[in-house]
Amino acid sequence: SYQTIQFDIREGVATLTLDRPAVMNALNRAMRAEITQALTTLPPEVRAVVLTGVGRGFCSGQDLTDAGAAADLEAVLRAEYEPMLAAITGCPVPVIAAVNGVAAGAGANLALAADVVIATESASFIQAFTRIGLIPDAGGTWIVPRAVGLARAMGMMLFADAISARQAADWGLIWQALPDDQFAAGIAARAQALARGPTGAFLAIRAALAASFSQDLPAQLDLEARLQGEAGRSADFAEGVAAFLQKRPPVFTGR
Ligand code: T3D
Repeated sequence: SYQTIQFDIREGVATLTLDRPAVMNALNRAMRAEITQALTTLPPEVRAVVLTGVGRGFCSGQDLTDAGAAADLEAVLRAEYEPMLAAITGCPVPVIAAVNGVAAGAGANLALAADVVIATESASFIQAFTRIGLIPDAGGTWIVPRAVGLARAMGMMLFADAISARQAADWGLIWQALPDDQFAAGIAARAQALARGPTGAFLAIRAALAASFSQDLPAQLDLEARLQGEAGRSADFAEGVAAFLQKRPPVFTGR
């Protein structure tokens, strides 16, 4: 079992809860390792992952008590952050970040690495790095400009303002901001929808959207054809069509 996270599986949904509430779930070495471990050893019954935090914060980024000025940040990023991010962006099932409170520094970019980000309205996103003399890492300089454009990315990163969940949703940085009293039920419903969905199609969508940023339209059409070919051979496609014709809800198995 884990020291810095909680990990539980229910009805096909694995919930990974960052659990160092006294420091707003700051990422230390143990937590990075445990997140990576949990996401790279998912049992086959898991069809969706929810990433969230204990207490009033989602994640405050790098644990600043654990990073002396002498620390070799490049080495830490390469050895610990990159595998953790790869475990999210390459997770074999879709990942929802359920941002229950402030997400700062690498904690913001950890959330933004998920496939879908849903925040509670009292949450906020802070590219806090320049406050301590650093640059955004954990994929932030890749995902943020793609989501919100250069002007907003620059403003967020140079000024380190707290961006409210609602602002983040209006800008397209995240999928949705939910009223606090609807957050838990909203997350559960979305997680169930993903866990009962066509997993292969979800992963192919992730791959196609990621590729769209670095290739031209002919190459993208080629990729779509290839991925759709695979989807067309899946049991879930056969089931989806059969269910439609029989006027009943589909029962997808993720195969
Ligand atoms: O390896 C490397 O170093 C490279 C990687 C770098 C990646 C990074 O993430 S760098 C950016 C690191 N994160 C930050 O700079 C954010 C620091 N935290 C904050 O700005 C604020 O705490 C928050 C905006 C997140 C929350 O503010 P607030 O006012 O709601 O809460 P608070 O009172 O500041 O925090 C509560 C406690 O958590 C407090 O401890 P205390 O006083 O009750 O004993 C605070 O010190 C602690 N805490 C918050 N963030 C961190 C932290 N302790 C260690 N590390 C943290 N990042």
